Amino acid sequence: MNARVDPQAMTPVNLQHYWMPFTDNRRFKAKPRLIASAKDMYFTTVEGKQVLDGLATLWCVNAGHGRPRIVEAIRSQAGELDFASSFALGHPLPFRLAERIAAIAPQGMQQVFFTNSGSEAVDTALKIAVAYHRLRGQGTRTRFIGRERSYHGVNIGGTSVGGVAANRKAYSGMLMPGVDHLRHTHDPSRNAFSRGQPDLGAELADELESRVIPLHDASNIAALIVDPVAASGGVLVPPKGYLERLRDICTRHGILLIFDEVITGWGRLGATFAAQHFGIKPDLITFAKGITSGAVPLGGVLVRDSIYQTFMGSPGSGMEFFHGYTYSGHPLACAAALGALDTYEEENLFQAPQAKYFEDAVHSLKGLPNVVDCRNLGLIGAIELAPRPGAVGERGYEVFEKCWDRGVFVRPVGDSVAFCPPLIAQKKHLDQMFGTVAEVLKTVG
Ligand code: PXG
Repeated sequence: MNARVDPQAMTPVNLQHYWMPFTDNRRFKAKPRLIASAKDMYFTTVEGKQVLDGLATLWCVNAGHGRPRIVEAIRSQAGELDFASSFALGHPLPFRLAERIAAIAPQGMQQVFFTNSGSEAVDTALKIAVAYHRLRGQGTRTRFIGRERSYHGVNIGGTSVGGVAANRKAYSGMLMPGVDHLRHTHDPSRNAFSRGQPDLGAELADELESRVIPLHDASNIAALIVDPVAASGGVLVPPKGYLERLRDICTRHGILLIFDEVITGWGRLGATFAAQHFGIKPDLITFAKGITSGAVPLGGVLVRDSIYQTFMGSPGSGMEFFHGYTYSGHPLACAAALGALDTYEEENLFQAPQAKYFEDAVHSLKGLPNVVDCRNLGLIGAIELAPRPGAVGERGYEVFEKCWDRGVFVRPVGDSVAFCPPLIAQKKHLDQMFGTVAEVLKTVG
């Protein structure tokens, strides 16, 4: 049995029984990294070490840790109303939260469906798309299009439209039929070391119209799902003009465009949503993570008004959409989200105040050993390292471990190393973060 001492509880932690998600359990349990508490930009480990959170933990703690408005909102809500269902009952909080979200959402997207996670948001959006077309007499529109290297969560729909091979491999036989994937847009041979959106590659959108639509006919295609910046695929920033072309093609062929904004939402790119940053109107937006700054699980789908109205105008009486989760609109999650939105607003965090400093910091790593690309947009970025021959991912993992040992948390994605600090990061935090990464890169062969 592996045991660690948790100084708060003063009892050993038995590592044996928890099957950790998306983790090399054996490697972790041989060398655990356990966090006891967190405040603002820093974790404190069970050993009492301070570690800077350079990834908003898992791309979600956008307001930083332990923020008073969020903590207080959860505390007081737990004492007031622990749970009430939203199935034909209701309570005020999800209505209030939806109204608040609508006020900062893109115009014409004023309807919100709540889930508990990004994966559920994605599968919900796929269902909305198919049910919408059916209601409009276009029931043959059931196919979906995703992209290589995109991540859309782990439910069956999201795994099927997702393009991360490792996440699909074991489940090939149980994935949804009727899904095609566009090429990813990562092309370091043309775009390495781009600051912000790369110049080249808008034409990669054209295969939607030149290859996929002619193959199936648009009348069979429900939606295209795109993560505007493919974060866990390695922080792939879309080339200039690419998303615009996708929007244009979808519009011309009656295909819904879903932006999966689970990571790009809630200020990451300097606007509430990437849709607003890029000035593009998708039909559906999935969100999660930053809506509560990670404090309580919550996700959702923002829906174009005319799509919602199609459901509300459906013939007959009765339920309009046969879908929902027991905890859709959970009071604690809604309270946390309202506290997070207060914090974002009061501190103007959606302006991503340090984005320019962050960009310079990411690109200051150019020229260090093995660095073959630096990329960034808003407050998200990555460097890519040349892989070791025959050991893909090992160099990235070593950088992650050594940074952790030196008090900075960043995330390896294969041989890329991703950066996504809370939006409250100040220059001194970014200096610590990138200073440590630079030092570590000099030691990794
Ligand atoms: N869509 C996107 C774009 C995501 O990034 C999900 C959907 C699913 O959200 P939930 O809440 O169901 O996890 C995500 C989640 C990683 C990593 O390795 C990234 C995510 C989840 C787990 C690991 O970077 N993103």
